[in-house]
Amino acid sequence: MIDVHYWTTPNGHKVTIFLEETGLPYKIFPVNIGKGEQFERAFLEVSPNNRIPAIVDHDPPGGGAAISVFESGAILLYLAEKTGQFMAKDLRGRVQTLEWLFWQMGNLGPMSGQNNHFSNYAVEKLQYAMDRYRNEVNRLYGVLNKRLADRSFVSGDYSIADMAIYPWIVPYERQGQKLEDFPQLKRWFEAIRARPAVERAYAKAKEINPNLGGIRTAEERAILFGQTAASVDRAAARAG
Ligand SMILES: N[C@@H](CCC(=O)N[C@@H](CS)C(=O)NCC(=O)O)C(=O)O
Repeated sequence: MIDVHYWTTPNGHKVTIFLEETGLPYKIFPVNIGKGEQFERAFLEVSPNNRIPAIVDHDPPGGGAAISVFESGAILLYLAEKTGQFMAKDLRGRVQTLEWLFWQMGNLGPMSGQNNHFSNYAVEKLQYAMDRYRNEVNRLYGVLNKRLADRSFVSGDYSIADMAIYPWIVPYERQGQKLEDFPQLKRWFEAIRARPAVERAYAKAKEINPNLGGIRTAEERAILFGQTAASVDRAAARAG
């Protein structure tokens, strides 16, 4: 059984998509990041960066003590290695999956996160920051669109790279982007959205948090947008 420390955000969906695709048994432990549950001691023990997702595998390959993993890219790689699924077996194919997985982790995720912050959450509307991140996300959609021009998925067969990227395209409207401008990306997006495992992963998210993508309250904003090193120290002190 795999424990999934999860909230209903793009990085959380990556893991439930993989688990639904493979049918590995898992149990969700919701970490409501708007309420500050990412600062609870038990969670910080598995995820010292106070971010979801994280997993604990009680039945790791080769046996022995449970293995915990944080960072969604590391989790997807761990699960692909554990199951032998959704990752090419040959070196050349594997390199391509890793490239696009890391492309998501280092580019699409962080830039979309900042774009969402400055366009949808920042109280002070900074035109420079809004343009900077919306344009960068636009560039990344263009890169992805080109990559998909002559293939069905980003690296050979459907893989953990597609699973990492897809949840970050779902909120394209909040990202100020039009899928019509990126026809290859749109075709790929619709093919993944129609997968039964992907539908199940998003249905699960709705069950856990019916207010998906909802407006942040003042309390949530203070927890999510006011973090410094002291936030983690305070959590550790509270836990004793
Ligand atoms: N690079 C990390 C990013 C994880 C991340 O940013 N998680 C967000 C939700 S999508 C979070 O837990 N936020 C809690 C917070 O900001 O305190 C990963 O891919 O796992």
